[in-house]
Amino acid sequence: GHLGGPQAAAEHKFWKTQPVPQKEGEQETEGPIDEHKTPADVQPHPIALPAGFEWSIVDIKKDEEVRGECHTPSLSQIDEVHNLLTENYVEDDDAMFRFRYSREFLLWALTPPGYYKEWHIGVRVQKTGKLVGFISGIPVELRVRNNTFMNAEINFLCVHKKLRSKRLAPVLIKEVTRRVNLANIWQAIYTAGVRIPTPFSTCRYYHRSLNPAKLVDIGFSPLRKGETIARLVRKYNPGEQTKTPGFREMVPADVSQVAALLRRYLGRFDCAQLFNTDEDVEHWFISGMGKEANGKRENQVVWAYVVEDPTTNLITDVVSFYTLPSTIMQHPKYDCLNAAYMFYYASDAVFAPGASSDDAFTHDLKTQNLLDRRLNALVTDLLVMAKKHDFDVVNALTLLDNNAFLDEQMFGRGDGALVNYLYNWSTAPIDGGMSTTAQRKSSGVGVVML
Ligand code: NHW
Repeated sequence: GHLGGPQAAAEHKFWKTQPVPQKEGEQETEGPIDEHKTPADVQPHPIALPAGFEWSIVDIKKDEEVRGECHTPSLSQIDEVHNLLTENYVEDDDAMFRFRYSREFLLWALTPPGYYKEWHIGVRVQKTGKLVGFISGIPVELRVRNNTFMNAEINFLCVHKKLRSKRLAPVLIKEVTRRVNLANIWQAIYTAGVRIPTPFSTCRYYHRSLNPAKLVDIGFSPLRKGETIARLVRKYNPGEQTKTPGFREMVPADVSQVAALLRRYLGRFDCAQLFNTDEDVEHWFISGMGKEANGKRENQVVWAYVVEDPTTNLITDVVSFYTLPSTIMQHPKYDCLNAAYMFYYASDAVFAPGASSDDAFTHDLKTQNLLDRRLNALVTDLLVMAKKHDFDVVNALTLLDNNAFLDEQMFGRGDGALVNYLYNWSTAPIDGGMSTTAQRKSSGVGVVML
């Protein structure tokens, strides 16, 4: 993994000037780090860029934009962001894979209810108009322990490979901070594969193989001594049929029930997204499923399923995943890894009255057991659907209650970690689920970032 190591000793010229906890163990009090400010205190002009570059708010909903002769006339602004990320975004440590977020994914990820257009920030080369840098924020309401507040969720920070190590990233970060502050929002949440000052929690990646032949071929999974592809194919075959009675695709009519379930469920975690309005749920679950045309969904980004109790017709569970392919960089046969990522889920098993007992400890154990069974059933069905939709692998982190099913559903532990950060908010460390697999304890993290 890439935790600790040389980065731990870095000087952090930029991060040491920012309102983030500077050291591990410093997070004693819960609350903001900076002094109280108002938008009137915020510098009204954009942060200065190095000569030759200019800011450009990216209008990702605008279909076509013609800029200068150097550009393909039909390139939309979302295409430009997609192209920048496709060539320059996150790679694994061995430079074998690079994330390939689709246009539809970016549109979905960047336009939730209440989004700010001016938080989609690009940097262009003045002369040519070429997009060479990007950072984005979306508003998201979080609860961290007992405090609830508005955040910017920062994502898709990217600087063109040819412009690396020139301290452009801090300029992008300062500019998005300024624009978020102008909206009277003073906190942010973000994740990174790198370690900077100072995480509030760290999660580990797990991978569930669905197409072992391909995963072995591209070097994603090892073929252990004595193992055969044929055996792996049998081992990881999730079957054709889902098994939970009432398991079906989520539809718009489910939104308010799913929202209520999700809010209750996420209430159990130390840090969670609120999903305060049904519109949030509608966006993150339904709009991401794309439009149906000719009996086929087009541009599907999210797959969401519910369990409708066949006797009461109530929604008892929801489970979802999103698609995030990776480019396979040097392979003669394959150029794309079709990866699904576990997204939000919830189950009313945690509130089961059947688990009632006089003794609170026994009650917890029984509830945990019920929840374990239900989550395993849900994920078993999710794997069937993911296989049907031709995914090669399902990835998950150790957040939410994922430790309840990772081992049993044959997810293998990856070597990547995902580190979670808050900006201008101090909170005691939150369990990222990395050390709890054996006890099957839930993590403290109830927010899933894209
Ligand atoms: S994490 C994915 C980030 N993107 C990539 O990894 C793509 C490939 N890499 C690149 O494009 C998900 C470049 O390497 C980037 C850095 C642009 C990453 N987070 O310009 P310099 C997100 O998008 C610090 C935070 O020379 P570069 C979340 C680094 O520690 N800081 O580097 C984004 C150093 O500072 P230090 C990062 O390689 C959250 C400085 O940047 C970082 O050319 C952003 C070096 O800059 C990272 N991932 O460009 C924070 N990577 O103090 C939001 C490097 O250590 C904060 N650095 O000297 C909240 C803002 C909103 C607040 C509102 C209240």
